[in-house]
Amino acid sequence: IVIGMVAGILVGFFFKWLLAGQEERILHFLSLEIPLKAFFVNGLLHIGGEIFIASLKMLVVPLVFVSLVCGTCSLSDTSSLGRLGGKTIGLYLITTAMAISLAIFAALLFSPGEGVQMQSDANFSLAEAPPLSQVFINIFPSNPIESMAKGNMLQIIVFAVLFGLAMAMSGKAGERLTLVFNDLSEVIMRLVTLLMNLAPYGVFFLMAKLFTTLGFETIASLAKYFAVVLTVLILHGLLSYGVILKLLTGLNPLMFFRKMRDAALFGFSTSSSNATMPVTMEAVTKKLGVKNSIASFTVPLGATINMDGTAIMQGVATVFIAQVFGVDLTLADYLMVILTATLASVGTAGVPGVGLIMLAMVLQQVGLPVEGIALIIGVDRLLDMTRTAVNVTGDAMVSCIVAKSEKEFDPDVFNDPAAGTKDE
Ligand code: DAS
Repeated sequence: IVIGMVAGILVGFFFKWLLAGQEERILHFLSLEIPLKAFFVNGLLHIGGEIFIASLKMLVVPLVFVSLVCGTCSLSDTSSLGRLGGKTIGLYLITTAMAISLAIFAALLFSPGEGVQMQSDANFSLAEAPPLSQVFINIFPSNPIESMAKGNMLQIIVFAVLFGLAMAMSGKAGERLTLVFNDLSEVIMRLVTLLMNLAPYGVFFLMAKLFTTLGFETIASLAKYFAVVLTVLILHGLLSYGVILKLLTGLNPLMFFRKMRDAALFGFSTSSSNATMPVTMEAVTKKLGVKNSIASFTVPLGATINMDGTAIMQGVATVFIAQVFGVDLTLADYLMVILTATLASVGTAGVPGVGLIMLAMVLQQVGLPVEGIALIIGVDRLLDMTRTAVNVTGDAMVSCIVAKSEKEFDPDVFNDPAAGTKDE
């Protein structure tokens, strides 16, 4: 996957150089006239990348529904679900609140918005951010099939948990269905493994397409903002997670990061926690030793409500926009930002660019001009990649903590460097 990524970035730079100033260059080949950019960049590279993303997303709904039903109905007693849910959601919210507090502290320390004169991105239009109250109402599905068709992850999670609980209480019928769902889960995880073989090619296409269009010139004007977000992402992703994992489980952080590398690279390449979910699930169960009864609950939930990386961007962006527009935020305002960003991350799925939509909700809460988002949109794609990698790593870390506390964790798998690497 790393080779696919590096090759993709190099090919992307090559095309960017080749096409510089020759957007309409035509390649004459065997009496064919091939428009270079249209054929290679918008054609080959784009199609390859989109097919790869689609193949990953194809798995998300069946994987989440089946593994959550399996996970819930296999829980020894329903009271453990309450304990499991409380621990999981509690840890997700605490790590997200920690992330955004670190981000705000760093942004106030380095003041990335001081003295920045920026014209906002004129053609910026923001998708409507759902009101916070609606976010909580939306969690309950009125039509589970529609929730699946639309990929509404929180509604699918709620329906799967309720369905699994009902199965656990349905005696023989539930037992028969449990066998079916366990077989379905095995087949779907096999499908994930098969897709992983396509990963290097998919990552190649995604990176190549992206790096033919990425404008590094924008970064110069937003260098400080970019640097502060990136620094906090790396600090939180490595230092905070490493320390929390060590303190709460005694597990070796280096082994954890080594086993999460592929999933983090997937998150980086796809900028989508949802698309990365099958890979996170495989890493957490087959490489880190978390039992499926835990992972099937914590990973889908994390991909949807746990977005520490996103919260970090929102913390820095809020301070940056306040500074650029000369607004002095009070401590109460910052506490409101922390609360809003932490709760806002509950209601949005892990798809590319969702962090910006949630940022609008945060800015509205503290009365900052929402069009300030247009100042940072130019560099958001690169930051989205990095924060998604942090998001999925956070999901895996909490999965390990919860699994260990529930004694649903296999340390031999965690400590075996080769675990999960060969096609069983
Ligand atoms: N891309 C989102 C995710 O999948 C994160 C974001 O947009 O901030 O986690």
